Amino acid sequence: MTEKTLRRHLTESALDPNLIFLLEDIASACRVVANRIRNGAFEGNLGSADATNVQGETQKTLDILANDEFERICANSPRLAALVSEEVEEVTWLKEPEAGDYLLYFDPLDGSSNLDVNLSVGSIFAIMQVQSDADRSVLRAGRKQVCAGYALYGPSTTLVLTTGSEVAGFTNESGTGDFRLTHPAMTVPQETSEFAINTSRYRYWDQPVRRYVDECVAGEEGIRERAFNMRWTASMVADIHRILTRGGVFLYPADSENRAAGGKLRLMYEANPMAMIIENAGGAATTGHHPILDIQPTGPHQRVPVIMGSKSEVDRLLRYHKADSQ
Ligand code: P6P
Repeated sequence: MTEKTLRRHLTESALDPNLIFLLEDIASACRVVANRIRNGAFEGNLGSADATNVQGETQKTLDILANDEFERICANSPRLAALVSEEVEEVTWLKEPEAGDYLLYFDPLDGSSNLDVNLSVGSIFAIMQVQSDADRSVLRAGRKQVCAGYALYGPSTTLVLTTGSEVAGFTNESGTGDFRLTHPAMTVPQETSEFAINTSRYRYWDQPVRRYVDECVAGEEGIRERAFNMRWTASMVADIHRILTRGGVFLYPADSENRAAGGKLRLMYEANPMAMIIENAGGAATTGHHPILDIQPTGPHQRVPVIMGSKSEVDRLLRYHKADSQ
């Protein structure tokens, strides 16, 4: 059976044609970025550009190239009013916003420190819709997202997106270049025995996170009834895709080192899109105290603590945070 193409899936979802145009442009940008990564070594695109982004992070050449490809390709969408990119401090306005236009928030190349060692990286995106003419506010809570998704540039190039209830996964077919529906109706298993956290930050963690991780490490010799495994790929897209596929919990919590900055990961184009995907797949996504999607942003590059994945494990972490604050 030939799997449905992305266009067939989107048109069957009865979406606004202008949203379909934008999603197909995003898919094209991901296809182009995948090729630039694959040929990075030949085009001299590995390594760092002599620039830093708004986050103060050294930009990889491919960070800038990926950002430029997203801007160039998505600017073709007739109803796209603005872009908010991890790599660009200011909001990029393409037109005066009118009711019904779209806003695109994206991390063009997530986990780019993996590029030089040939490990998985990804692109993350979220789309919101302008409600009234001349509404130039890009600071909208994640619950207002009309679409969220990511591309994972791994052994295969996978595009995962949700426009409402279902989370659908598409694989890029070499030769035709089509994204074909290979993972319909993706769901996060409720239970898991796998957690993802940068354990080198143990000394900074708050008590609830230490308690949770210590219990996972103790496995059946402690209070948990089973052994746990740990995975950390230093690319949120790869870790979240694994969790969406076989369960798990991803943590980049607030800690004594990152709390003043609000956390490490960014709300608008990392935490919010991934939270929409995980919640629509039956999982949970929290800061440790509040649902990520309920946060009213104060800035386009705002950082937040992130705990998301299998609901039973997120609920356990919420209980530990609540007990610690009483
Ligand atoms: P650490 C990549 O830079 C990123 O934003 C996420 O994709 C990833 O989960 C995290 O930071 C990795 O952080 O502490 O391992 O460098």
